[in-house]
Amino acid sequence: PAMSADELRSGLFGASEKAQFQLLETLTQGGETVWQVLMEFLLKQQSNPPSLISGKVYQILYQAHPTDEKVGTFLKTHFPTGIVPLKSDTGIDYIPLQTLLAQQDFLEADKLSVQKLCELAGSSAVQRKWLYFSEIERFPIADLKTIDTLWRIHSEGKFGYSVQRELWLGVNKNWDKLWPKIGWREGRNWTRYPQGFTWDLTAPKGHLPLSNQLRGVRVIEALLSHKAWSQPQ
Ligand code: UYC
Repeated sequence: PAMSADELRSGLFGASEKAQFQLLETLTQGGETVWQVLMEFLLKQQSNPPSLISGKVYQILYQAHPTDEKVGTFLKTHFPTGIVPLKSDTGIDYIPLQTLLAQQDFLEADKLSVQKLCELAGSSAVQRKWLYFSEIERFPIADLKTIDTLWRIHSEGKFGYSVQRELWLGVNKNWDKLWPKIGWREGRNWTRYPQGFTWDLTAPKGHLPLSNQLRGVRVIEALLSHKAWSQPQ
């Protein structure tokens, strides 16, 4: 049976994050009333740091916006660059990454993230198209956090470097235990790029973004050890 606007409203505004997520999962059909409540919710959250639940609500509205003019206008007016503040210490524009993630185009978002990391490292890394581990320590915290927050918020908390870091710490930094956990290796076989990877939210937690291991673990180790992740928010 369809949920009334009031049921949705009280469920969304009052509940625990888990209950909020469960509620949003039941919204198989949108429609004016549902979107109205979701827009209300997103506006009320606007002054807070982005949460996973706001990310999910944003994604539902983003998916609705091509078919609903009101939703389209709402997003353009109040969230023209999404719900994650796109902070950068280096003047990098993260709107293209935000757009790909809002579209749930995780393959292109993954490629663009590598490119952004290369831009953070400087022009020689941009030309080389891959990173030296020694370049990573100097990455600004603001930029790394922006990239990571974009991934987390647009994936219900599934993807992002900080998510990978938590899983890595959870296996005592044992790479051989991490790879199968995040779907990068099964038994003796490395997952093949790009078709072996899962480019949607059915992927295991920590599956994206990718770091190529062709030149060893030092790059991902530097990335997951960065001071951005051990600093208070
Ligand atoms: N690839 O296997 N990967 C590439 C991954 C390895 C290899 C790109 C991730 C193992 C080669 C990305 C895994 C390996 C190329 C990833 C993985 C290997 C390539 C495109 C699981 C062989 C072409 C961007 C750990 C046993 C390289 C890039 C070239 C590409 C990601 C081979 C994103 C997460 C050890 C030969 N692999 N990669 O970096 O120069 O080129 O053309 O990790």
